[in-house]
Amino acid sequence: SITFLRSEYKAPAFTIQTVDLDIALNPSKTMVVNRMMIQRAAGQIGQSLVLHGEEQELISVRVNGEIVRGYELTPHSLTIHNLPDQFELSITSANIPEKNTSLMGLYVSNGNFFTQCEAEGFRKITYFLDRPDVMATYQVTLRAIKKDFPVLLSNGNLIKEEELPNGWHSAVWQDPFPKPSYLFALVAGKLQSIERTIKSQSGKDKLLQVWVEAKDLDKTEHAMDSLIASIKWDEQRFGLELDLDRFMIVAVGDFNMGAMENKGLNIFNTKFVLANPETASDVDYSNIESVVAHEYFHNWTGNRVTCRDWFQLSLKEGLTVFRDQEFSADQMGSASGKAVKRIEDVRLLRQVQFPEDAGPMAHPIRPDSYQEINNFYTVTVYEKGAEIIRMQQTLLGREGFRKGMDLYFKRHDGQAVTCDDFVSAMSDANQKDLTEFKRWYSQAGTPRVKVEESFAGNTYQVKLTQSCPATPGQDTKEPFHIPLLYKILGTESSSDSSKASNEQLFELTQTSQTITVEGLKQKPTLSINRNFSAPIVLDFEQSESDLLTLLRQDEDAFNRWEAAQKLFMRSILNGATLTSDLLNTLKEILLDGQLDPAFKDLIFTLPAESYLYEQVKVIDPQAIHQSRRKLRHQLAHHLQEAWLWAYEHHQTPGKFNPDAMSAGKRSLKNLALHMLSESGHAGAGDFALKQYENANNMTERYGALAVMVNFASAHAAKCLQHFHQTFQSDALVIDKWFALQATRQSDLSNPRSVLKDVLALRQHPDFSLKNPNRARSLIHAFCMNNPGAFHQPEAASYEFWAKHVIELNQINPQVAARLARGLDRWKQFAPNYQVHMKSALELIAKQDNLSSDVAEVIEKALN
Ligand code: HT7
Ligand code: ZN
Repeated sequence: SITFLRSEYKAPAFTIQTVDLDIALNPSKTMVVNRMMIQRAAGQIGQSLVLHGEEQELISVRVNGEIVRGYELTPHSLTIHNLPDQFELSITSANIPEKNTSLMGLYVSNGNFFTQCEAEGFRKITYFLDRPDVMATYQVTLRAIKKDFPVLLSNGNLIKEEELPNGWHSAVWQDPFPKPSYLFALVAGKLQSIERTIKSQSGKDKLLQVWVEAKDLDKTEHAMDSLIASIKWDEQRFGLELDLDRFMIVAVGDFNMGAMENKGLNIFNTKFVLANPETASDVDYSNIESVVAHEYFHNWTGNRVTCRDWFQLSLKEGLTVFRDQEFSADQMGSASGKAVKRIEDVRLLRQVQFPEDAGPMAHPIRPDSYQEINNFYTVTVYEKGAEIIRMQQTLLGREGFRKGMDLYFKRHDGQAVTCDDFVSAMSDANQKDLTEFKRWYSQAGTPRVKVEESFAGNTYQVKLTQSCPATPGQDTKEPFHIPLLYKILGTESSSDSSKASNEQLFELTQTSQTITVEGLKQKPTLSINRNFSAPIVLDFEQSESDLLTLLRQDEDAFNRWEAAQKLFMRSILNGATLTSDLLNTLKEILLDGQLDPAFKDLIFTLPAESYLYEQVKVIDPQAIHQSRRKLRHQLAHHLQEAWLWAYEHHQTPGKFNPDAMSAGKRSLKNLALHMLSESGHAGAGDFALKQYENANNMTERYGALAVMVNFASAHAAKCLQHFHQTFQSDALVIDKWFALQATRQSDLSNPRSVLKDVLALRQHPDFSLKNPNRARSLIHAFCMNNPGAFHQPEAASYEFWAKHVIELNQINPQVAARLARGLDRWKQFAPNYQVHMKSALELIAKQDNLSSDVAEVIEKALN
C-alpha cells in the first residue's frame, strides 16, 4: 500500500473555479453530470490533469463541449492530456448508491439518499481534484421521482424547484461560498423538518431546520435548542456570525462517525440528534448539545478557513473540539459544572488518547505520514489537538487567544491553510515566541514530568524534569513547552503571605527547571498541573497526607478529583486497602450537601481499566480488573449508609429536565444504586425494580436495568425483555439494549459468560453488521468497552474479535478499522494473553482483500 508523506505536499497543477452538478438520483443507478471551469495554475505548463475517481462507471468526457477519447483511466484516477490553460470540463458518470455499504460517497439509508464526502468520498460521486486545497463554488441540480424522494437538499440556498415529466421533480441549490469537495452534501427522500427563524448579531434573519423521518419529529427540539445556543455563543465568545441565510441539520441512521459539517447542510448520526426523555439518557442529551455545537463551529473553523491538506486535520478538528468543549463548559451554568466538564474531557483523553500515544498507531497531532487518511480521525488529532489549542489559550490568556483568533480569520478567511499558519497568527497577535511550543505539533507521545520536592531552612523547592517516551519513528524528543498552573497550599505560616498563595503559571521549557519559594515555616502542599493545564503524566510521589489535603481543600476542583484518583490508583495497583482517613474524607464528600452531585459522581468513578493499563509495564488485565472491583466493593461496603442517603436524596421529581444539575443528581443516584447492590444491601433489588418501573426518563430506567443485569437480579431477564418490547421500534434504544448486555460485568466464577451472551445476541434478529451503530453497540462495545470480560487468557474472545474485523472489512472498512484498533496494545500484555492476541492479529493479516484502512492498523500493530 502507498504511504503519503506530509513533506511531499505539492500545490495543485490546476484550480477549479466553479462546479455545476446535475444529479439524477436513482438507488440502482445514479447519473452525475459534472461541468467544471478549470484553470491551469501558474508555472504548470504541459502538465496533464489527474482527477481522482473511484467506484464509478465513466460515461463521457468533454472539453469545451468536444468529446475526448484519449484519456487514461485507472481504478483510482482519470488523466486528461493536452489541455488548454482555461477550459470547461464536463464529465458524465454513474454510480450505484444502494450497493454502497462503505457509507462514503453517495449511499442509501432506509430508502433515502445521503452523502459523506470527508475525507475522500467525493471521488466516488464524480471525477474531481478531491483535495481540500481546491476550492470552488457549487451549483447543484438534483432530480428524482417525487413520490419517493419529495425532499431534495444540498448546500447553500434553494434557488429553484420544478416539476418534471413522468413524476420526477428537481431542485437547484447554490452555495455562494467557495468550498473544498469534502464539504459537498446532498440529501434526498422522505423527510420532515422543524423550523425556527432567528436574528443573528447583525440583525439578519436566519432559517434553521432539523430534518428527520416523520416518526422522529418529536425528538428534534433539543438539537434545535442546541443549535440556537451554539449560534449565540459563537457570536458572543468569538464574534463569529452565521454566514448563510439557511442552516440545516439532517439525521441519518447509517453513519460512520458522529456528524459532518457540510456547508449549510450538516448531516448527523441519529444518535446525535434525536432525543426525548423516554428514549435518550442525560449523556445523550449532553452529547447532542456538544456535537451540534461542534459541527456548527466548523462553519468558521474548518469551512471558512479550511485545511491545506489532510496532514493539517487538527487545524480544524483540534480547534473545533476546543471550541465545543468551551461551549459545553459554559452551558453547565456553574463553576463546579465547568470543572465537571473539564474532568470528563480529561478522563476521555487519558482513557483513550494516552494509550493511543503509547501504542503502534501513535502519531503527532499533525501526522507526517499515513496510508489511509480515514485512520487519522483519531483522539490524538481531535482531543489531544484540543489540548494543544487550550495550552495556547493558557499561555496567551483568554484575551490574547481571542486576538490570535481574530488575526487568524483576518489573514486566512477563504483559504486552505496549515497548523503553522494558525500558530503564527497566535504568535504574531501576541508577540509571543511559540517556536518551541510547536513541538507539540510535530512530536508524538505523552510527555512525563517528574516532580521532586524538597524543604529545608524555610526554602521550598520543586524540581521539574521532563521526558517523553519514544514513539514509532521518533526515538528521541526535544523538550516541550509545558504550561503548568500551580498553587502552593498551606503558606499561611509564610512571613509574606502574598508571596505564593495565588495560582501561578510556570512555563517549563527546559529538560529540568526548579521552582523556589522562600520564607516558609513548614513544608506546604503543592497543587500542580491545575485544571490539567498540560496533557502530560505527572510522576509525583505525593504523600497520602498531601493528597488528602488536596482532596479536602483544593479549590481547583480538577486537582481535588485528581487526588482521589491517585489514591484509588495506588490502591488498585499496589493492592493497598483504603486508610480510614481516606474513607472518612470520602464519606464527608459524599454527604456534603453543598457539593455538586455530578462532581461527587466523578469522585467515585474509578480510573478506567485502559488508563490503569498505562501505569504498568506488563498488563495483567484480570489482575487489574479484579483489583479494581475489590476497591469498588470497599467503597460500597464502607460507605453503605452514605450511599443509601445519596440514593434517597437525589430525586428529580416533576417534568424531566436535562439540565446539568438534574443530570448530576440522576448520575449520582444511579451510582448509589450500583453501590448499594455491590454492598449487598437488602433493599437494593427492590430499589432497582421500582426505579425501572417508575422511571419517566431513560437515564433512570437504563441505570436501574444496568444494575439488575450487572448484579444478576432475579428481575433482570424479565426487565430486559420488557425494555426490548417497549422500544422495539426505536433503533437507538435497541442499540442501548445490545450495549448494556455487551458491557455487563463478568461473573467472577464464569468469566466466559459475557462472550456467550454476545454470541447469542449476534444471532438476534435485530442484529446487523451493516448498521454501524448496531455493530458498535454489540461488537465494539464488548471488544473495546468491556476489558474485564473481553481479555481472558485464551483464544475465544480474540478470535471473535478477528472474525468480526474480517467480516466488517468487506462491508465497511472504516467501522472495521476502528474495531481493528482493539488489540493495539497487545505487546504490553502478559505472555499468556499475548499469544492469543498475536494469533488473532495474524489471522487478519493473512486475509487477502484487506482494505487499506484495516491493513494499516494491523500492519502497524504487528510491526
Ligand atoms: N469532520 C467530520 C469527519 C467525518 C468523517 C471522516 C471520515 C469518515 C466519515 C466521517 N464522518 C464525519 C466530523 C467532525 O469532526 O465534525
Ligand atoms: Zn470536527
